Amino acid sequence: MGRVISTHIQQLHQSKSKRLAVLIDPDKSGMEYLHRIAEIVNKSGIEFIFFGGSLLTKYELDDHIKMLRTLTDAKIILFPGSTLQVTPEADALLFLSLISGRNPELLIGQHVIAAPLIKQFDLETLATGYMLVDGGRPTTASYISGSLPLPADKPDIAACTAMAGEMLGLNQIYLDAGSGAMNPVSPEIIRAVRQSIDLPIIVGGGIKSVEQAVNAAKAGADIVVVGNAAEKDPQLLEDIALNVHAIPSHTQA
Ligand code: 1GP
Repeated sequence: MGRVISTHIQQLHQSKSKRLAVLIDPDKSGMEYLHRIAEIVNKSGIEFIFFGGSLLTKYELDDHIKMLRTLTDAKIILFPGSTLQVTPEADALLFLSLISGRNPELLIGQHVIAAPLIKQFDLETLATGYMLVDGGRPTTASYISGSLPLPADKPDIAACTAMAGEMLGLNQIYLDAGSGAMNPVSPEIIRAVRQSIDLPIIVGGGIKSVEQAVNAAKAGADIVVVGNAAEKDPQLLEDIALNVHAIPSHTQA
């Protein structure tokens, strides 16, 4: 099992180089959307496409990934809502442990079920401490995971949770307000986590503007994820990528 992508993300973190990742929800993406997104991904130097969602109402995952491969060299990283979304077609998989929750199935249960297949597929796994943070209203992620998100105004709990994740040997932390969140994860929470751990941090959920994306990156996110806003306005991706990729290291937390 290679470590190409996790090594690259680690290098980005060490060099304080910020990246935008686009999240494609396989349930919402038709072929036309994939073409449009790939065009923007190529034009704006987006390196990562996250692929997955909380629900899958039709199985087109493999076809969509194969199509994307013909359109772009960006790395396709599975962001699986369940073990049904594990496929050998991708470059890597976020192996998510929901450390903000107390649902054993999402801390270790589903991992045991998926592990032999992932090994057979020889899919790179990115061991990720996944932390849902309250984004102002319940999201599909909080409902489906049956877990309480971290309170948005408790940076100390977020910091301690991330520290525990680092001590457990996880390779990165994903702070997520959930897809379509009303409020993104606040810079205060991101900063508190950044100051507590030395791991790459991914931040997403409810980011709808250049300013919110730049603030997340300046507060300490290494990779900022945008999904919903790109579906509504694909052009916004290019503007966000341009600004996030240009953040100089001395302006960051
Ligand atoms: C959700 O972090 C991702 O898990 C992205 O969220 O769709 O709200 O951008 P959005």
